[in-house]
Amino acid sequence: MNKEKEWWKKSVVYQVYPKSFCDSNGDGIGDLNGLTTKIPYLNKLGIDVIWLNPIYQSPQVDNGYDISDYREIDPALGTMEDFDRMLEEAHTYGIKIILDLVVNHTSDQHVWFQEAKKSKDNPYHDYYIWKDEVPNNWGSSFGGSTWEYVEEVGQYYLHLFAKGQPDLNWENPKVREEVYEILRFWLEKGIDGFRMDVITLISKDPAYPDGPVIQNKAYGSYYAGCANGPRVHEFLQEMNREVLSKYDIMTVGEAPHTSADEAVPYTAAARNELNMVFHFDHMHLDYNENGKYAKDRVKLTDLKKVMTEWQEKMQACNGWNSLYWSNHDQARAVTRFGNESPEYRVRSAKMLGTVLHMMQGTPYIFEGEELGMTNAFFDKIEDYRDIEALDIFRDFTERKGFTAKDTLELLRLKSRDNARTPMQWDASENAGFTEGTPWIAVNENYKEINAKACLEDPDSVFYYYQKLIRLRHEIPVITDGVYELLDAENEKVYTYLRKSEKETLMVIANFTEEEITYQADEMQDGGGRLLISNYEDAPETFHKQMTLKPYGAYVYYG
Ligand code: TEU
Ligand code: CA
Repeated sequence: MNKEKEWWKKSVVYQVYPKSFCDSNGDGIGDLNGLTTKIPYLNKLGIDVIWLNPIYQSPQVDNGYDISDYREIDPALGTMEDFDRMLEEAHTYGIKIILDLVVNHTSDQHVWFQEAKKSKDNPYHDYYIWKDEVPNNWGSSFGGSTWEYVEEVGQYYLHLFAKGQPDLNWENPKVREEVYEILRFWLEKGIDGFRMDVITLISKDPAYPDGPVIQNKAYGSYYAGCANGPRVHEFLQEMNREVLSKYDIMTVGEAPHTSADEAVPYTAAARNELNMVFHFDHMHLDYNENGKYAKDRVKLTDLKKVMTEWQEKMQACNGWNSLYWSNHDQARAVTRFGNESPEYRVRSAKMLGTVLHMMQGTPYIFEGEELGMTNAFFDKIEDYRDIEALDIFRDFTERKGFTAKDTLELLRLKSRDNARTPMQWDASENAGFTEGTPWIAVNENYKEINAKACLEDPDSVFYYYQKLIRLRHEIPVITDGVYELLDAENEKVYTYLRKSEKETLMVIANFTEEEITYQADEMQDGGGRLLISNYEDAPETFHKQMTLKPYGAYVYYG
């Protein structure tokens, strides 16, 4: 295999949510064998790496983010043989596989926790975090206190997420050694790296301080006492020294509540921790006093500010960016940041792809984004599956006094289930995802929006993404160039440069449905050639005076 150093800097990652990708045996749940059959499709798109959401044995309280055995495949997804075959098939195509590592917490069904809760002197008791009294006001991510009482031991254990997801005690060196063994197990199988779930939360402030009550929540926030805690960098450096540094892999840490400055020590190459992190700054721009579940749209000037800050700070520290518009926890990109109306859906999906893929960093495509898939728009609570959606519905209607109708509207815009509806393969029943009953409803628009239709249409989002990916592989300035924001105060147009000694790239993107007369002076008339645009009649060379079509995106290269 090609051992190009830092191959992940030139790679595009495709995120597969296994439960929703392709069902091979008609039980309604996507599985590894289904994924294996679709690797040629992903190869055609041209991606380099697949990130798989958790595939390990799990009671599925949080769709696999509650792991009961790190060395077994969840039976709904397949067997270890299926996994090995999938990995081999991917590698045959030169596609790498990275797995989700969820080690801030386990499932409460994990044998460690089953033992831990038996008694205080059980050898596994100290694998988790216990207190005799509830020490603070923290609320868990999926409702209720973060502290849960266990009769047998007369103590409370910590769970930042669901009750079924007890937090591991990283202070215990045995826990860390167990985690490193899990890493080795999968790396020895030949996988190519990890996405590390909420890795910024693993080290807790030993004072367990109260957190501020924000976003009209019932409890205090745990972030002040958990995010980027006192020993997190020590732990990651140890993990790197013991395991990561011994393999040619990529690592991306999920980093909730981490600013660009706080991200520096995780990603700065000289520190030997992680290659890059997923930040949430652009995900928080449309939050309001109730947090994520808000109708507000992102202001382009805010978006530019946040993206620019990360571009500049990661470059300055010799770190690296992860670039994403969406994932399994977020609304669909085109619904949230673009325009999903039939008139502009394809155009705006391509525009968003352009803006992201021309930046410095590793782009992540969430399954279906390459088709311009939209939010699900479920209209009743029974359609939702996600523990977060069900908790929000309860909390907003029962405690906050929202009507069911208003709450459903917020879920329609922001629920994680919007991203989790089945991949739309074709116009046949259930979008070709399953021959059974899908575990979550298929988006009604699958007859118009599906992979088969995209593959038959040369103007589809699919082929546009294929070209964006190819450009990253071919044009060095997309990887190396210095990023420079232009026209920061413009509320409608996002313009930036990427510059290296020999090459310049200018990216101009209209975020509105208006036609805009635009003036840019950073290139000479006729000085750059058109690299890509979502309008066929875009001028072939750069002109200082331009007419930007609705959601028009234009990249000039000179
Ligand atoms: O998400 C972590 C995280 O920060 C979540 O609170 C996220 O912000 C929220 O879902 C957005 O509404 C990770 C996983 O990506 C998520 O799927 C898991 O539920 C969570 O960790 C617990 O493992
Ligand atoms: Ca299945």
